[in-house]
Amino acid sequence: MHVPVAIIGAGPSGSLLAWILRQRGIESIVFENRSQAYVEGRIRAGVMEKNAVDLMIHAGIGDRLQKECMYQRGVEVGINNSHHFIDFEKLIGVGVTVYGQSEVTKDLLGALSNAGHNVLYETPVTGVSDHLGEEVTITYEEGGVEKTMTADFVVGADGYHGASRKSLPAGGIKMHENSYPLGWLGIMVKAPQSKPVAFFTYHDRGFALLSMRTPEVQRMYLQVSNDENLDEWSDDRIWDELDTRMGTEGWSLTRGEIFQKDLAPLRSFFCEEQRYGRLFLAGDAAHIVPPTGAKGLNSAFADVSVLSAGLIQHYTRNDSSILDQYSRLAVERNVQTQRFSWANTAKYHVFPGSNSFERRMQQAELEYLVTDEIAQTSYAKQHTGLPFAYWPEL
Ligand code: RFL
Ligand code: PHB
Repeated sequence: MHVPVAIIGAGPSGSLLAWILRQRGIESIVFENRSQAYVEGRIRAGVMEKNAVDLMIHAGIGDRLQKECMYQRGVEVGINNSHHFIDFEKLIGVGVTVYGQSEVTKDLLGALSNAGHNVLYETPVTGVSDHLGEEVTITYEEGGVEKTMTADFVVGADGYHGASRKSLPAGGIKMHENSYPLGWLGIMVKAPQSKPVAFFTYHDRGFALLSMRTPEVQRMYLQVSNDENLDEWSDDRIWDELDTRMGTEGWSLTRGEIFQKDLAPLRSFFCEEQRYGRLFLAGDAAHIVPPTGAKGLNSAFADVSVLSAGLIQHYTRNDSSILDQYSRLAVERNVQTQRFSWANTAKYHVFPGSNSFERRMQQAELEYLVTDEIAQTSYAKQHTGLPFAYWPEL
């Protein structure tokens, strides 16, 4: 069997790409290791840049998002228990949107399923070969049986641990990686909002973040070590630590039922190229950022915007000029996103072993940010996201 485009992974990258190509009648098949319910239930990102929202709308999949999302005009910054609002909307005319990644995947996978799209769940890809040949070969396991298929192009949208990058020959693509001695303990809470916007806090005991999903469901994080034992964190201990890091005179968090706890170790990783022959890498398969900048899902959508534009141009106009620029354009944007996420992580987190000078300088850096309009404008621009180089013609 041969398909024009084989997509590995039905996370946000793979499902959005399949959906967009479908709008222009370009056939694809999607391989997904897990079940649909598992992918839809994975609680991860929450903050979308305006361009990511606009891409969903442009692709005709933004109706529920527009009805249910929460718009935020800026963020609050906490510095050792003093609170400061940075008004992105006033500074640059753009805010950010809260809409859970699980809602994004429900919308996309639901739409693909209603359209009868070929998404093979619980079907892991085990290998990709002939990247540089006339057609690329995908090996996958369906119902315990190994099968193969060929495609004009294969898109590795299979996340950091996926099979696509592993299929590259040694040295095929240059990569950079940095791990941090830091993790985020995340909780999902049934409670009303404690603040109208996300609240990023530096505290000498460590970073904390208050975010949200809906008016009734809040998302909060605490900096912990990257190998923290969650069993040692009772609900009361989590609430007390959040209040110690975030609380201030006359304000504390509105508590509620914690219905999920998770731990995410912080990591930076990226590829210097996002193409190897007929294999394109998109989303977390090509780059991982520590979540401090809320960039993972947004970068994935930026990749998909350019890649879908390129594939549409290739198949409908017999012109590969965008496709041939994909890797360069994607990496140019992603390296800046890496820089912002890395710098933002360094700004807010307390690194083990840091001395009082380093911590005081971090505090001074944030004090500068909350009092200087030019610094705030730059921060607002980076937070709300870089432009997408190309948009798919739909
Ligand atoms: P995904 O979501 O990892 O999806 C990859 C899919 O590929 C499947 N797969 C395979 N399928 C077939 N064969 C194989 N061999 C396969 N191997 C893997 C997997 O099952 C999976 O379904 O990657 P994608 O699509 O590139 O999407 C990326 C985003 O998920 C990720 O960047 C964000 O969640 C990152 N992120 C955030 N991003 C934001 O833009 N804003 C945020 O506010 C934000 N918050 C976060 C985050 C990530 C977090 N964690 C858990 C790392 C908060 C956290 C805590
Ligand atoms: C979230 O709501 O999950 C969230 C918000 C901001 C971040 C990371 C995660 O930087």
